[in-house]
Amino acid sequence: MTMENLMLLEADDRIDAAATRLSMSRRELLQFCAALAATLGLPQGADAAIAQAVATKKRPSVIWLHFQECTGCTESLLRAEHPTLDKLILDVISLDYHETLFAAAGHQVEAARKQAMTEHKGKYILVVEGAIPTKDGGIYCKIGGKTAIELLKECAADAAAVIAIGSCASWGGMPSTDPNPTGASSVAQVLGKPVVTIPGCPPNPYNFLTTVVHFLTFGTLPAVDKLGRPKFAYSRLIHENCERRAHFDAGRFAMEFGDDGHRQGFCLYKLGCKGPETYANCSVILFGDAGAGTWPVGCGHPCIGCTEQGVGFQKPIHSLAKLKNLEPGAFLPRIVEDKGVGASLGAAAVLAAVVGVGIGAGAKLTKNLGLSHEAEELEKAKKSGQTTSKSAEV
Ligand code: FSX
Ligand code: SF4
Ligand code: F3S
Repeated sequence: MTMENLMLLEADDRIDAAATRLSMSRRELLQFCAALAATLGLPQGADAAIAQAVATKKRPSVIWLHFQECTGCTESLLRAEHPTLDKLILDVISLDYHETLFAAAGHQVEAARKQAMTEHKGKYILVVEGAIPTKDGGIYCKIGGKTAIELLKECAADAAAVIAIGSCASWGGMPSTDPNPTGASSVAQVLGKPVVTIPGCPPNPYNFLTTVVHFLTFGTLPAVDKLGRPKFAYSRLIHENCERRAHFDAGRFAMEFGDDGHRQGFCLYKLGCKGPETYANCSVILFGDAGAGTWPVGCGHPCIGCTEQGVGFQKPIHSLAKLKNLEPGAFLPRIVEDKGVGASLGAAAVLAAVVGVGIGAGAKLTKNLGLSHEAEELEKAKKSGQTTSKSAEV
């Protein structure tokens, strides 16, 4: 954390007010903003700018559309616990239309959508969850008498930015699986122009939050790759930062679910792990703030490539992944990585190195994002040279 910049906020009561609003301590809020700046790879001073924006800026109006999907994007966003991600997201945006979360229905919500579009014309963010069926004139998904195609085009016309959340909206996802009977298409295909995409089934809510906070702070969306994916989250293969990577390099593989190698946390490549051809930051930031190991490979399941077009829901789950990058990762985990301690030290180091900040912020983020209390104790005990009975078990 760049203390000199955050010190400038010392006398700013608005930071305290925001922290109270979010049920966080002032310190937690500032640490979280520093971690977001680190994730984005922003230079010194950005942490203070983000904290000020979160505390003081007018929340952008968000219109959130649902089409062909399972609502997992929304569900995962609401299931985070620490540091109360759902609160933070709902605090930094003004969610003016969301079919799942609205208590009202029918004409009332349609009126709310139209009102938000008129009041915030040219300024609102349009978030689209789900693919758009395009076959047979789009009749397979209709809301309020309009097809998904019509609704998307109508809402996108006056939006300041369009974000496709989840793999369905980003590239078709599950609904577009062969033979794609409804002609499920991505937001970009229907609009005929690139949009920001946050793929994943479901996507990681932190990637959405970080994207929105960038917009809130700087008035622009973060840098994206040619598929519209924010580079801060999708520029590295999962395989590069995986806690099991040392096992891959050493040729230690689980060959069957439940075999000895699987129990020992060996690499899941031979069970079909698609980490070597999937770009995402799952291994670094984890999921759901539910504690340790909370990402597919961390739980012992091969990555199915849910973020990656042409891999997720396309390649058979057990087929071997294409090795896109044979270079060893810059930071490798320990040969024997303790299972159940959340993000590995390797992952923390990678995060810090990727974003060009000190390891402190990177480690802090991984700590915030999933290191369970028990695991924290384990780390502490290890530092002081003790071994707990729990550590003997893992
Ligand atoms: Fe579901 Fe979202 Fe998957 Fe799709 O996430 S979790 S089917 S990406 O659009 O609701
Ligand atoms: Fe991790 Fe999968 Fe790569 Fe093995 S193949 S190191 S489990 S990402
Ligand atoms: Fe999806 Fe693989 Fe991440 S299955 S959640 S891209 S580890």
